[in-house]
Amino acid sequence: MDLDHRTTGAAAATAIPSAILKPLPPEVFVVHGASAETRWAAMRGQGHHTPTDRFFVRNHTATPLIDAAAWRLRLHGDGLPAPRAITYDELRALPATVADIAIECAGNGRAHFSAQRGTDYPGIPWGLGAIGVARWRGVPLRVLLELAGVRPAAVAVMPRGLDASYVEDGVDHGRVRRPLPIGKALDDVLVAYEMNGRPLPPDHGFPARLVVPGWSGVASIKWLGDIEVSCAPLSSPWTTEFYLMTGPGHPAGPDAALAEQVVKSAFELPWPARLRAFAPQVLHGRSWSGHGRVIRVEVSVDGGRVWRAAELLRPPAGDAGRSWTRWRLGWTPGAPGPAELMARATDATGARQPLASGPNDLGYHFDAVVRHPVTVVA
Ligand SMILES: Nc1nc2c(c(=O)[nH]1)N[C@H]1C(S)=C(S)[C@@H](COP(=O)(O)O)O[C@H]1N2
Ligand SMILES: [Mo]
Repeated sequence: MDLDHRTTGAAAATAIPSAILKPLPPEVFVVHGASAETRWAAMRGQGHHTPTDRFFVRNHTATPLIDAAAWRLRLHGDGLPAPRAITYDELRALPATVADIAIECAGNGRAHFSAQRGTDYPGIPWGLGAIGVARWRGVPLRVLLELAGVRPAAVAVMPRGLDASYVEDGVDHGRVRRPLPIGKALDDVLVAYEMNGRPLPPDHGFPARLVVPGWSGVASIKWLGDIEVSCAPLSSPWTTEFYLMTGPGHPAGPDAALAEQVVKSAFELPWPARLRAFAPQVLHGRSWSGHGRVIRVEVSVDGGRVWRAAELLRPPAGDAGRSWTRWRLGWTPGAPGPAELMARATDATGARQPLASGPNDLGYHFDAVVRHPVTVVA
């Protein structure tokens, strides 16, 4: 199965006109309806950050164009003494933080999940390209909540986007929104207005978006319009119907909602790759985890019998372990014929990629080692 250049699967391969505004050159992106994933081969030679024009896009509907001058971020709810509205200029005048943070869709790797388990999971058949790392600049959500006088009794916030309501199978789920517990909201969440040193582009949430380190991408609400602050727990269809773990071994309840992302690795190679026999290569890749920094990456070129430690590149100054780890390893392919490359990462919590991921109904949180096909040519 061609998991990077996937053209099978009816809806998946058809671009929805103007759902995404930036150019989607086919050598960089695989388009899935209103969303697009980055090809891993297009990350080869790039620095630590995903260039903005190569960053994947996940849209539930379509990118809206928002007038920053008329825009307000409204904070409201019984967790505040009074509602408060913040303008774009006010937001940019508040104390800001700059941080390297990955955003990854919870369904990233789903096509590999389907292929490994022989099951067709519903949802976007992402390869491994529904992840990007950017240098974000923004105001800690904590600063905004404190400015608005958040009450000690507040337990949850509900950020909501300004894009159109999400309608699926005739059901209107309302605008994209996903609650966060107050602990996470006050910890490391950013209200970002810059991506890689430039104002956010429309596709990535202009004028402001949430960036929620380590958590499933849906928490990082784009085109942020309002945030409810509540003294009672909150839920939305994005925590009760989608973006949750269901199926055998996954009990229902509030803990089923996806939070931290899992460990993954990818080679910066075309799928399949063509490499020359007996010619020394340097294999490049990246590994990441929502739990914390990746501390070890091992590569096997013989189907998993021998694992060799890859050399980890030093993260850029200031990287707090919320992005990814770049790595490389020398390899000289043998005689012409098929080969497979495998990479296996371990994060700072000790979580290591298994050879197969445990199933769940919607194909989320794939973390297994992927067998990257290579054709060794004469
Ligand atoms: N308002 C809004 N926010 C959103 C979405 C959306 O469709 N609407 N998609 C979410 C999902 S599922 C993901 S994975 C990330 C993707 O961010 P990106 O498009 O900037 O890569 O945005 C999240 N924020
Ligand atoms: Mo997502």
